[in-house]
Amino acid sequence: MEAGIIGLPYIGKTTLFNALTALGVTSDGAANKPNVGVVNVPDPRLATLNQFIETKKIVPAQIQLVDVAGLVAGASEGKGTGNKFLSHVRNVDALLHVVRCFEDTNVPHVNDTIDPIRDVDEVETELLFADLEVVENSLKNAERKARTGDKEAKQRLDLLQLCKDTLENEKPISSLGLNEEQQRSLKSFAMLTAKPVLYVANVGEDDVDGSNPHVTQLREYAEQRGRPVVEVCAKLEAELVELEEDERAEMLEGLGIAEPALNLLARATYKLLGLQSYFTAGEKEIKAWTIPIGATGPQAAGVIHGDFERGFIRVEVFSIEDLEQFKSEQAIKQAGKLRVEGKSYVMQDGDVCHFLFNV
Ligand SMILES: Nc1nc2c(ncn2[C@@H]2O[C@H](COP(=O)(O)OP(=O)(O)O)[C@@H](O)[C@H]2O)c(=O)[nH]1
Ligand SMILES: [Mg+2]
Repeated sequence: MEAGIIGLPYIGKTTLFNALTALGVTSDGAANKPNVGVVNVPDPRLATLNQFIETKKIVPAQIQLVDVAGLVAGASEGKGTGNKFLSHVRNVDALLHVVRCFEDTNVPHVNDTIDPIRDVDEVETELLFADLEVVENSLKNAERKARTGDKEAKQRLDLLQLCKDTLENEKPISSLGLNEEQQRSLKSFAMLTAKPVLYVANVGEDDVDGSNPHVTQLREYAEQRGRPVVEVCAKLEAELVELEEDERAEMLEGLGIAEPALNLLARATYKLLGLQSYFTAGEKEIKAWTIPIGATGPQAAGVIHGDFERGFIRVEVFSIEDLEQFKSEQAIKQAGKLRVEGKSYVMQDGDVCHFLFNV
């Protein structure tokens, strides 16, 4: 899975990137070269599995993060560093839109004052313009193809026209509620405003108790638009990122931060994208796999390998609770709790699986 970090300049995007990846980059996500890093998705269930199943290695799920330059009003007309760098986040699954909620006179603000809603609107307007540019550049070609009478080409043209109208009315493409087929048809255009968005409220070091009025404002605004908000203090977390996980969590708690930003953001991103995890666990490795909620057994197997999906026969499943209760897979089986599920099985979050397949 991939997530793009966007927002105005000087709001803590790169600081957040460092807080999450521990890469300590100093380059400010320059226009032609984004910062890219991979983070492990924290999941305590992996350690629980390892309490009962010995293994050589533990492999968490991962999220690739892309940190780009800041957008400013007029970026589509070349202001600031322009908007070409948005190409680096055109193929991500979700956008983490960082919003400055911290006050610090030593850090300049492109609009002088702290005003999360104004900032969000400014960035989102630029995303609309960037998509509009894509649509306008694609229309001629789409019109030519539609004239050949090809049905799919005609549908795609209609869809592009609909996108154009929507964007011109200052609405994101996500507001259209496109069905799966329509989404597929638009996929190659990689529209930014079609992507799920999570707002990251970046608060100051002395302001982590959840009472920051800018965050309250942002939360209200986000709620009206059905978008989640995660509150973090990027600067504090970036300073503590060198510490061991346990020590860091302890330090953060002492500072009034109940959970590290990575945990909060990973969980919120999974929820935003409708994702869940299942596990494979054996002596070679214990591994987390990411699948959409509602995925069937064969679809889950397909995440490991396409052949597993095609040749799927059945899946043996147990839950982590079963493992905690019976202490070993053998004991689960003896207790008659090892389930055998077929092609139509709908996966449950946290299933531990052995797939049987035929290639
Ligand atoms: N006081 C304070 N400064 C912050 C915070 N987050 C980021 N900064 C500072 O803001 C400046 C710009 O941060 P940076 O991450 O480079 O912003 P970007 O342009 O959005 O990537 C840096 O000097 C950071 O140390 C914060 O929570 N509090
Ligand atoms: Mg930056």
